[in-house]
Amino acid sequence: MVDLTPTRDDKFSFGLWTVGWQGVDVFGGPIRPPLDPVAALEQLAELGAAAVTFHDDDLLPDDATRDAGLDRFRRALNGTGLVVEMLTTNLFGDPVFKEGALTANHRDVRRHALTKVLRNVDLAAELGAKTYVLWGGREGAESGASKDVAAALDRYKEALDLLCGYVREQGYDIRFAIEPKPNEPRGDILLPTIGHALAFINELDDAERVGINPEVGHEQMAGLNYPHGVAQALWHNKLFHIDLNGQNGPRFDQDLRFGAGNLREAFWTVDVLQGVGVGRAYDGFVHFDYKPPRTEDVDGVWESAAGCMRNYLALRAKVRAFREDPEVQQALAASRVGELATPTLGPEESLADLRAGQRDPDALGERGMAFERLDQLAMDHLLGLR
Ligand code: DIG
Ligand code: MN
Ligand code: MN
Repeated sequence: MVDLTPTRDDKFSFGLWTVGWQGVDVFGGPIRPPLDPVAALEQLAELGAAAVTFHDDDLLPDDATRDAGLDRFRRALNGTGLVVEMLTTNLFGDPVFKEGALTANHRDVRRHALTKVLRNVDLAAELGAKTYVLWGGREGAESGASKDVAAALDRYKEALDLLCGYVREQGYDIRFAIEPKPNEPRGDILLPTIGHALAFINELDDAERVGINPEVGHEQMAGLNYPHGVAQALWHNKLFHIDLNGQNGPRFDQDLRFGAGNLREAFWTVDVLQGVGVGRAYDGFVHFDYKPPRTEDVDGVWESAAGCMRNYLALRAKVRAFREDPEVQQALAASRVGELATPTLGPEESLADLRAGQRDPDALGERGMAFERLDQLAMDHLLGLR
């Protein structure tokens, strides 16, 4: 039996807002009591997590208690040995951000949002976090004329360029990670998918310092293949962070525990993160951004947090067994998967040589690719039949 006990070496990380989620939804108020951040640290350390993340407001909601709250939290970090690996800003909860934050029409709102981010970037540097996430949950629109998208992207670029310049001037060892999402809470959110975010990053002054933090459910809400998106982010060397959770296809953002949504895509996600074929592996923190369902009491919250890590370790073991299985190696060869790593043109071959060559497309078209055999082997590993 595989050992599914999480260790610090697994680099599991949780947002304080996840286990602290009080079960609120659009149609119902809180059903669980607030969770003390220090209690969260102690329980997460107990479960085997290595790190935590948080929005400014999760830990430091008001200035009156900021210093005391921070001192108490630092002591708890020292006591548990957990690290803060990522910080982010709540640019979505306060009514001031109701029509946007960094891309709000109202200039004063944008100026307020930028100062809120800068303050928390300073805290990120103080705490040693190396990644700063920007999820633009309120950057978008519900109606066509209300948002000049080109101007909004100009302002988004301006904000990122200013933030990258600030981090560079301060000498902070921090990179930014944009988190895409197609909708909710806004009708349509700007930078809705991995592809949009990658294209946008190319337009920034300091593009090297900006990557992405793709969330499972957000790509699946858009009907996209999350492992493919993660593989492309790795190909661009832009997978700076990751938000793992579960989702059952295009519907409201379920934020289920990892593995509890589309399990096959969770299997291929872990496969991609381990490094497949010519692809890079992901060596960052394995971060969960999920919400314990409204149905759960506090015990259920910790059951779901443990389940995120258990499912990841179980799938990692199954993926490794799949990749090490000799019959899988044979099936990969029969499906010519490895051949894709061979350049289409030979080392000394010209296009004229290529065009002079003879090929029989009919014969090529007749050959079966044996993908079903290969996929059934993966299914057998997932179902525990091998
Ligand atoms: C939602 O998926 C967003 C917010 O929870 C947070 O800003 C970000 C951090 O990973 N994810
Ligand atoms: Mn989500
Ligand atoms: Mn997220």
